[in-house]
Amino acid sequence: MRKRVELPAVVALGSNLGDREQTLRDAVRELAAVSGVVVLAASGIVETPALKPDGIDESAPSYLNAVVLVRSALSPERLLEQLQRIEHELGRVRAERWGDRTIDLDLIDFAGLSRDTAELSLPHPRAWQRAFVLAPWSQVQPDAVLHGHGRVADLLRAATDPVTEYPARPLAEEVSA
Ligand code: A4P
Ligand code: MG
Repeated sequence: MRKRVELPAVVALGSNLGDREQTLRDAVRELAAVSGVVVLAASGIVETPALKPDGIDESAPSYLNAVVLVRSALSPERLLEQLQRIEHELGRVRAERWGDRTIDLDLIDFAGLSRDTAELSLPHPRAWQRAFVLAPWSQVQPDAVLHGHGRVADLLRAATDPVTEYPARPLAEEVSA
């Protein structure tokens, strides 16, 4: 029998249009349903103001963000394909860069691997300075390290974007349901 190699990966979820919480829930359920992907843990949900290329835009709808830890038998490229398929199924329309969206699924880290192609940068090049990624990540994995940048808890202390806890049922409930 061929042994399947499963590697740990970190996926960040964001939504600022439509029923944001339900969309995050649907995304976690869809991710757990992918063959070759096991969802190990999900963070709590945080609410965060929209970050645009020019800075925080208080006039844009705010985001709900969360982070999910997975083990993947898929390569980083195939996992990204699955994330994009789920985005598409959940009604993501790509218009402007960093534009409002029903769902954004970013691959933040994949087993500490580095990638720098047009389709995939690893680790995610902007995660290190974004509290909306670092706060839920350090919550679900307090000793996490972002490859090439250091401890997530330390990076979070240096990040300046505001993050507020968003009370909701645990996202992990979607995995066994
Ligand atoms: N891509 C390359 N590397 C990756 C990766 N590690 N994970 C490519 C995911 N995608 C990756 O992404 C554009 C291209 O990036 C894809 O074709 C993929 O091949 P996209 O999802 O189509 O567009 P985007 O998300 O608008 O662009 P970008 O530059 O990835 O945006 P970011 O950096 O993900 O930022 N504010 C708050 N509060 N919360 C948020 O979640 N998210 C963004 C998006 C902006 N502001 C936000 C939030
Ligand atoms: Mg994205």
